[in-house]
Amino acid sequence: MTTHWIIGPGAIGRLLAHSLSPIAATTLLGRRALPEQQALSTPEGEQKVQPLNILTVAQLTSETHEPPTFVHITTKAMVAESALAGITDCISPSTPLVLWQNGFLAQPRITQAWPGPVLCATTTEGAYLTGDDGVVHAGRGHTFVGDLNNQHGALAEELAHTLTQVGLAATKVCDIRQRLWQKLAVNAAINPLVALNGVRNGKLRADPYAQRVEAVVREVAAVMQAEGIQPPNGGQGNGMSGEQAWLALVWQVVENTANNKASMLQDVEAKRPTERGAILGPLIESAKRHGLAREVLQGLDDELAEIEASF
Ligand code: KPL
Repeated sequence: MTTHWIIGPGAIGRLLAHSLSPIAATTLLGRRALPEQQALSTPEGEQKVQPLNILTVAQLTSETHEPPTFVHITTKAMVAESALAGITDCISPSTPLVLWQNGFLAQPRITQAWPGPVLCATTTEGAYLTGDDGVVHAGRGHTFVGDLNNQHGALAEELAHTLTQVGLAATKVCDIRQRLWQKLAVNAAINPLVALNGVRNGKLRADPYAQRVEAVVREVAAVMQAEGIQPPNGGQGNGMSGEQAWLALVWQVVENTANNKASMLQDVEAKRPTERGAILGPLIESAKRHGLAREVLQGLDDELAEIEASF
């Protein structure tokens, strides 16, 4: 039986724990204690309650455990490295890690620092928490798994197979860096604007926000080109410029998620630090490196920093 440790009992962490528990020895790790009996509401509306093996990091470090086959890190991007540091004394340095973060901050840093294999996952599974003992799997999506240096294809294949087996459809890919940057591009165009203006995604289609979306996408598209990231769905093949293709994708996501409260808006409303460092940070850094315009991205980052400072 494989053993999975999942650090970060947020929505994706708990969804993973519920899904993997029936076939693998699964431990969910967090900073504070949570009830053992955990509820999952499926996209089909079924309610399932099952005991999950949930430990605090303090409990983990005070006991001996079977070595994990995979350690999943499902925390927010800015605490992924400290979450890993909290358990490194309990695992072998050759343990495969799976990073589930948004943006492109934790992934290159941990890939460089960790001696063992580091897989990255990007998912469109929709899930949210309903409290300390419940998670709603709101919509089925797809998960792509790969590693930044394409050195661990067999491991990525094994993980994608396991995830698919437990109902979380997944595919091993050789272009995970492209996919992480593509998601980051869309997140950068939507998340900061809705978080700063307190609106749901669909509002971005109208004045005064639409022009601001276009201004963000202009800077993002130039960074994507400099980073060698193709617009998804072969933008250029449709006769569109890179900028038009990115804008078309952003409007498509805004349409599909019109009623969503984006994750960054949820963070601002809950007075939690946002993932601006993982989403806007790599774009601003890259724009600096390549001598590209970054006024709009920097402006959004500064405004978010100011709001966070007031929490
Ligand atoms: O991924 C998202 C998020 O909320 O973080 C978007 C695409 C903005 C949808 O809400």
